[in-house]
Amino acid sequence: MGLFFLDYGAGNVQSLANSLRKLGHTFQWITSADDFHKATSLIFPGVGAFGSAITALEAKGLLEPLRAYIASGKPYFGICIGMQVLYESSAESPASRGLGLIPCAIESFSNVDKTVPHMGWNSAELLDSQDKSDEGVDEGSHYYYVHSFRARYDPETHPEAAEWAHSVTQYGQEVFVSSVRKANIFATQFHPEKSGEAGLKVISAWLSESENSRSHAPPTPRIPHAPRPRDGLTKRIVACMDVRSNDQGDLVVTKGDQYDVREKAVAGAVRNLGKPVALAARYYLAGADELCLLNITSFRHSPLRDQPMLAVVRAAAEEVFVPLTIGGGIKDTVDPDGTKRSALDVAGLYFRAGADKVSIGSEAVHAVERMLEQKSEDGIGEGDGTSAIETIAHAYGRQAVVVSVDPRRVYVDLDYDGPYKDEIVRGTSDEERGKAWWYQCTVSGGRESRPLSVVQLARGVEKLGAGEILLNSIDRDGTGKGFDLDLVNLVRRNVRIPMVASSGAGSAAHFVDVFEKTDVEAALAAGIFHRGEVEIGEVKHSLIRASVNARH
Ligand code: 1PR
Repeated sequence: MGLFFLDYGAGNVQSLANSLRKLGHTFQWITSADDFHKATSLIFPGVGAFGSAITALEAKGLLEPLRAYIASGKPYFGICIGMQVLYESSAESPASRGLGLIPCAIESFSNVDKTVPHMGWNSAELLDSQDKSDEGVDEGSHYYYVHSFRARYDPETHPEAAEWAHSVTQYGQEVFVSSVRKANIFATQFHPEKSGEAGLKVISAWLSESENSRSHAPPTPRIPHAPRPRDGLTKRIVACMDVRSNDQGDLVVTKGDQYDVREKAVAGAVRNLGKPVALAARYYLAGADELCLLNITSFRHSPLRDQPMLAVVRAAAEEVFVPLTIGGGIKDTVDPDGTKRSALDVAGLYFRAGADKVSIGSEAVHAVERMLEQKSEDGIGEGDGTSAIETIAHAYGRQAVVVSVDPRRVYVDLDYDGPYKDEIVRGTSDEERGKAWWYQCTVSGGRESRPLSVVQLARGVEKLGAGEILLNSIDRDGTGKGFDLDLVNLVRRNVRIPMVASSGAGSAAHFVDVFEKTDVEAALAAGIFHRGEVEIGEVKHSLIRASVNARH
């Protein structure tokens, strides 16, 4: 008897389990249909794609027991896909049927006026204006969303579905349902387990209500009012930790200058800026919107030798309740004993350890090179369905796949007329006037240049199904000169998925610059945070002072 947790084997459910533990609750996992009878309350943290969730539930014989559980009137809390399965269907997976409790279909966000997925911290406006502390959801707080599909809030066309709406949120011009509530059912589109203290409050409020036997409570009367939402998506600040083993074999956070991580003075030792888990916890408490852990020497190791990195992710996920991206070595590999491990298996291990997104570097470059060999009308080429990006996006949803790009400038004559002529940038600053360049892709942490431009790569990975681009710059990395705004604008013009600008931040003003002068969704820094030169709070204050929407 007690609180149960439905995990059908996809995505990061570890983080929700960690939040429950942090809040002092014990729970059990649903492992068979019988467990639904034992559950007195149930959380379904649906992670991944709608179709794979439904297929996995059906295959495990859990879909009908789930329907029966909900019908029994016992408390149910669905998160993300756990909310979407309550609807009839989803454009994400037209062949799959949802539970159909809410008579409406989940549709795709339009990317005409904005990037998709909707990824980041946005608000939630309660529809019941009388009760501002409803279910722990607070109108003054931000919550973490990551989804390409949404339930449109449309009381005129779908009045019955709109009755379920508990809060709504605006992204671009679209107003969607960010939480639903009716009788024993509560569900959120956002991820409370990834929404810091504000999210823990929502989980805690639901747990105490469900303990008070909500099942016997009458349906809550709704006092709907016309929502007045506005797009509240904030710009994200990401703290990145490059992790590698030092010469003593310990995993440390390191930081290079233009990707060279060895000390110039101390006999070429790997720079040690701290322990990954301790730094991750520090950045979470300091208000980072997202954290990124990159295993920067993974290309030399097999996944088995990577196990320490999995332990780092597990430990970090116990302390950190904002999204965690893991990169390095997400590719097909062979274990030392000869066992083949697909990129999908490797990613799955990281998701189960507590990662929300995986970041793919070198393998993305190789995939786009292969794709360009297949002619297509748009000139971008065609994927063959086997790349890491395609397989992981198919199973876990495109929002779980980041591509980390490591471009380097290639200087050319001002009258260059070669194959990259449409992508040439001409310097305008005092230092760069009279120079022209294009951006070439590299693999293996910048060690090898490939015959591919950053624009080809960005357009290719978007088509393959990546949900976000993490845009580094080898030229700016560790220099403190500010983000390469030309690079960010160039890539922005070519893709409609969210982007994280990275490399070169030297002050809080550089973050204001990148958000004022480009249309990027997030900005990442490493060195200045590790060395304590700039605090995350200082960056947030500068953004707010400059009227850039930021979470504080
Ligand atoms: O190719 O899929 O195994 O992934 C390897 C990953 O490791 C890629 O994401 C690649 O960017 C990263 N990587 C590999 N070598 C290095 C290195 O530094 N020698 N680090 C490396 C990339 C760049 C950023 C850095 C920003 C901000 N690090 O992560 O954090 O440039 O730094 P700054 O604020 O101090 O300027 P695969």
